[in-house]
Amino acid sequence: MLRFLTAGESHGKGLVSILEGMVADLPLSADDINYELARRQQGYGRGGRMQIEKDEVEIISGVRFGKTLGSPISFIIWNKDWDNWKEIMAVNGPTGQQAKPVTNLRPGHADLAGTIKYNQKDIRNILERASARETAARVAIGAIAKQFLKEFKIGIKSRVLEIGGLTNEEEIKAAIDRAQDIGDSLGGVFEVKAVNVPIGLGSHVHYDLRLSSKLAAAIMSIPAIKGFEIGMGFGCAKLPGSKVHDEIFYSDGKYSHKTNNAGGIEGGMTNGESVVVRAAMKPIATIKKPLKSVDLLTKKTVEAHVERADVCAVPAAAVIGEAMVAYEIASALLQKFGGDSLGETKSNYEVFYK
Ligand code: EPS
Repeated sequence: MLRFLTAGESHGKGLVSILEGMVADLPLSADDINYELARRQQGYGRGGRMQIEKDEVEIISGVRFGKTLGSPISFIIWNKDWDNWKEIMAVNGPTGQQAKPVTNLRPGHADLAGTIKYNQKDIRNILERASARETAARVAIGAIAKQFLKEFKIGIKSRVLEIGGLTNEEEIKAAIDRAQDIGDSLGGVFEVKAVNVPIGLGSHVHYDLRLSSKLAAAIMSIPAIKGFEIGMGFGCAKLPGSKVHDEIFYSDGKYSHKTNNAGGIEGGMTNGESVVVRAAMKPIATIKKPLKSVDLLTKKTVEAHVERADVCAVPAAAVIGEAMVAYEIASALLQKFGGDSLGETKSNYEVFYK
């Protein structure tokens, strides 16, 4: 069984993660992971932070001579920006000037609920962990999952479908520029597709074994995601069954469908078609032209807290979506075929699909 944890604050020393349950003998290098990390840093509309960071992993354990050992794989992604935040984010109390607490709650962020729930008087104690910086660690985990899936010829890709309601690239860029100029932010929709996924991953027998519910949870766990659909998704609700369900064919010893409205999942299991999921990302909550809000301490009406942020991070979210889908499919594949080494999992896989 695969599982992982991440730790780290946005402006802390770095992000730490442990992945447990990956098979032994999987070829893995820091470069494989760094390639995905670089993809996550790209995209029109990102803020100044991405100029500072060049995300790379330092693998701490679980890999020897370029292959996994079957032991927990752990790694660190150091935050370059830490140099600028050493005092504000000091582990052992302020070494220099006491950091001024952030108290102007930002609508749309974790600020209000987080400070109330954790009984905090400084929003920074919530926002640092709520920051999407954490997703760098998830992309690294996803990169390992992708390496594993590649051994089974399963590929994961993504594309941005719309930003701010627009689909044309030039119009999107202009809209992001405009949002930047007027101090606003933009969300959008992205799609993740897993290709060459074998039939029978996931299960219909329990709510928490359905691959559809795992994918939904995984995608919804990405910060700022507010909507999720599989295949035709919300469109299914408008059409009769005859227009929705994918007819089944059989030739050359293989089942197939000519359409894929199910998005590759029926009964919570993969049906042999590509797995297609889409997600809606809300606009970034930190906006330069702030919305009305309340001060956490005085309860007076104020403008929301403003600090450096991205104007649009939908392309980055698509890469994070790939990582989460890769992780869930790798997890479902391991659940079905087991194995402690890559060779064992592969031979179980080949025997089953023979
Ligand atoms: C984020 C705010 C910005 C983003 C950050 C997410 O960071 P900063 O506060 O340092 O300007 O760049 O995303 C990342 C750092 C990243 O690696 O994706 C936020 O408040 O969620």
